[in-house]
Amino acid sequence: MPDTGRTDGASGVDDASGVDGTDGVDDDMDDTHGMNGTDSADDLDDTTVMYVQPSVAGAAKILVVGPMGVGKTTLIGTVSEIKPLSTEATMSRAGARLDMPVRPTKSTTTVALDFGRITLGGELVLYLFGTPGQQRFLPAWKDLARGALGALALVDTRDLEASFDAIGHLEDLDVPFSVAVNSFPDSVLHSEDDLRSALDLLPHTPLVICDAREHKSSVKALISLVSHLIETVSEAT
Ligand SMILES: Nc1nc2c(ncn2[C@@H]2O[C@H](COP(=O)(O)OP(=O)(O)OP(=O)(O)O)[C@@H](O)[C@H]2O)c(=O)[nH]1
Ligand SMILES: [Mg+2]
Repeated sequence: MPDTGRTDGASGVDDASGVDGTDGVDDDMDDTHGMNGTDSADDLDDTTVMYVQPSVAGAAKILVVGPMGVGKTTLIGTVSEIKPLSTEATMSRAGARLDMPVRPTKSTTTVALDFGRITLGGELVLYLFGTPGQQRFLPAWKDLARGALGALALVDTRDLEASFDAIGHLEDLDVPFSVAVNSFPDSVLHSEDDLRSALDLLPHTPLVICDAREHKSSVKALISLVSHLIETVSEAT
């Protein structure tokens, strides 16, 4: 594991895929099924139109970032209550010289953005913008990040270094973020201290484990981000 030198005293990675393992999360927010009982976008057909509920009091633009193949498109597709927009394209030979997917079997990649929407607790709408994972598209983030309240940075522990650019870019753009480790079957388990140290995270940056294919787990990861954003705003005022 790469060691970036910073250590801190954080303890115990929250497991966002568990029944309730995310500390400091308002369980009331974890109500995303109120509109039609749909658990995932898979259940939505092309004709489904789902309007923002009248109870909604606020909205936030949230980025979902991370390296190629980390699960950004999957997570947005899993949680979105509207049919997600995705811009998948088959990877070409020309791109293969530039882009390095974690899994050589992955045949498509996001070339512009993913877009989805989720309502938390009936009151807060998150508009989710997934960035392309290829390093060469990092400069395009500047536009995508405009107006974003925060970001969920997905990390794959099988290649932590691949996440450094995405996290560094969020810091450069001054976008508050939380980190979600998307676990894969062959992911190696690391302690939270090791992960924080390797990713050079500040002590207050949330770090959770999730499975981007699971609705509840992915929602919990987003809630950990929202809780963090609320805390950050309250501390600043
Ligand atoms: N086992 C496992 N597979 C996953 C998980 N998340 C995503 N996948 C699979 O990994 C592949 C890549 O996921 P994507 O969601 O396309 O990754 P991405 O971050 O959008 O990738 P780019 O758009 O290329 O940057 C897909 O085939 C998913 O089904 C996970 O949590 N566990
Ligand atoms: Mg994608």
